[in-house]
Amino acid sequence: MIELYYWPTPNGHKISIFLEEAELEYQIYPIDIRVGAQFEPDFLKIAPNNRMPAIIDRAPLDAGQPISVFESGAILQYLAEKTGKFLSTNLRDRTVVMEWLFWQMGGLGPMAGQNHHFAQYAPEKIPYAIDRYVKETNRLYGVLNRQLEGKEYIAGDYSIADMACYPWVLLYERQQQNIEEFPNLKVWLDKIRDRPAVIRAYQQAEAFAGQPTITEESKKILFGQTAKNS
Ligand SMILES: N[C@@H](CCC(=O)N[C@@H](CS)C(=O)NCC(=O)O)C(=O)O
Repeated sequence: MIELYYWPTPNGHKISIFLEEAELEYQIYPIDIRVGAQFEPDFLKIAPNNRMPAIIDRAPLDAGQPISVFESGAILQYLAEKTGKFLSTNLRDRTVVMEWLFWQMGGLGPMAGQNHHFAQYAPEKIPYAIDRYVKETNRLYGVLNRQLEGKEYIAGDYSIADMACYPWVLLYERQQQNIEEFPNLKVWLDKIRDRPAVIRAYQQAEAFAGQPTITEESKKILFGQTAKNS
């Protein structure tokens, strides 16, 4: 049984997609980041960066004590290695998957995240910041669009690289991107959107629907964290 510490955000969706795709038994433990659940001492024991998602695997492959994992990329890799799914064991194929997984973790995720922040949440609309992150998101979409040329999925076969990128590219409108500029991305998005496991993963998120993601009160919790108050 996998315990998934989750809130319905792009990084959360990555893991529910994997769990649904691999048909692993799991249970969701909501971490309501709007009210500061990410700072609960028990959560910080498994996720010291006060961010979700995180997992606890109660039945690890070595049959030892439960294993906890934080950071969505590390979780995807852990689950892929546990199940032998969505990450090739062939050296060359695996290397490509890991390149694109790290590309998402270090590039697309943080840049699109800042894009959301400055365009939607920042109390001041700072044109330089908005422009920088919209352009950088655009550049990254171009990179992924080129990678997808002549391929069904990012690394050839469907993999954890696709699961990492999909929930972020799905929000292209919020990121002020015109998907028509990226025809390969558009086809890829549609293909993943139609996968039954992806549909099920997003249905899980519907249980949280109707709750505003970011309220004025939650902005105080989410933005302006420092070493002292986190
Ligand atoms: N690099 C981390 C990022 C996770 C992350 O940013 N999670 C956000 C929601 S998408 C969060 O928990 N925010 C809580 C906060 O900012 O305090 C990962 O991929 O797991």
